Amino acid sequence: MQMGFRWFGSGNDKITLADIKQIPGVSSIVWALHNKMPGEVWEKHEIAEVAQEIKSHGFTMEVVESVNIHDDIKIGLPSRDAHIAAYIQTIRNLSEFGVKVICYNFMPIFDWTRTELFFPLEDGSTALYYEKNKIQDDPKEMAEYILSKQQEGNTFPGWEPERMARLDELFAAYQGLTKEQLWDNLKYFLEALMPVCRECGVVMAIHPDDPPWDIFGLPRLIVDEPAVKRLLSMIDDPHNCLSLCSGSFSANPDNNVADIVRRYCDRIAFAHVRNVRHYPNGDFSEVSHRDCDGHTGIYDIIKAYYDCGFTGVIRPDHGRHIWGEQCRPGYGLYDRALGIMYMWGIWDALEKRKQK
Ligand code: CS2
Ligand code: MN
Repeated sequence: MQMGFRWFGSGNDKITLADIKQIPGVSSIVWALHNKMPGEVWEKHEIAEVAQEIKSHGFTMEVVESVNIHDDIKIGLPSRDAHIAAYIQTIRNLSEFGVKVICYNFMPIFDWTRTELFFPLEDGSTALYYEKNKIQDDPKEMAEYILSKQQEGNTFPGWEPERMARLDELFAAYQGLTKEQLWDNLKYFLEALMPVCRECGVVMAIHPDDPPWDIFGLPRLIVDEPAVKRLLSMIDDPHNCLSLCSGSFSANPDNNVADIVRRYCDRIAFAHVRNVRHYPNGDFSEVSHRDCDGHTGIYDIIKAYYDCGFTGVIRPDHGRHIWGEQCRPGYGLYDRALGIMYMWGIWDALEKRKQK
């Protein structure tokens, strides 16, 4: 594996590339142009600026997370073709800078959804938390809460205030869209992209839906193993892959992530590792990466990647907020660095054992 770290860019992330350089074994920066709205082309000069910074610190930048997808594409409106053309131009531009994997999601309206961003854990740290009963009829309350935690220079990808201000309009636009139609629209989108992906050597790697079930009456697709199977066979092309996020899938205790790794390893282009703890009433919280702190099965997952000879980028996903760090929810330096050391610990132990 190559170890990655998500970085939100100069001026948008308190963590610097020099900080990241001191975490053992990180070779790849997972990046994006976070000022871009879905549908806008990422211009070469804008990409070049970030590329220069990342490369000057000796990192690779082959994974972009995310190039977000315009709602018109997900809804299947006639205007989608123009947005797809813009997306294709962005793929072409990114490929010129060595980008090989684009992580994206196909969730209607919302990206990851939580009811509490700073839930206190028993050790005195805080973490992201999902209370099932709070996600019911009124999405506005949740969106307002999440947006209230966004501060200047601390944006949340997928939660663009401009889009959140139009929630009524967006919900009206998605009204009546069925799960099957959403699958069709995903297929239409990917089919249009595949020729350029082949030509440019870029893989589209979908991130699972988080949490992996419908919310606020909006359909969600990438929720379990049968959905992975459907996605990968719907367009059976090595440029149509998965960004396998352990935390997203394991919010549903029926999902066995290590099993998904073993079955689909050749179609996993990028991986997120995060640990989730379930409560009996269906709530869940995020916890440290240590296996026994949660229910995701971090050891089995890393071992599955190891056994499969995974050579792609793996990054720690959300961490807890520890040692008083003021940071973007889930994206502090300290706990993600601990997560990295835990993953390396498992990996190196497996490696040493093999050599004996
Ligand atoms: C990420 C997602 O922070 C997170 O939960 O894993 O937001 C992810 O970046 C997007 O869904 C990918 O498009
Ligand atoms: Mn993730």
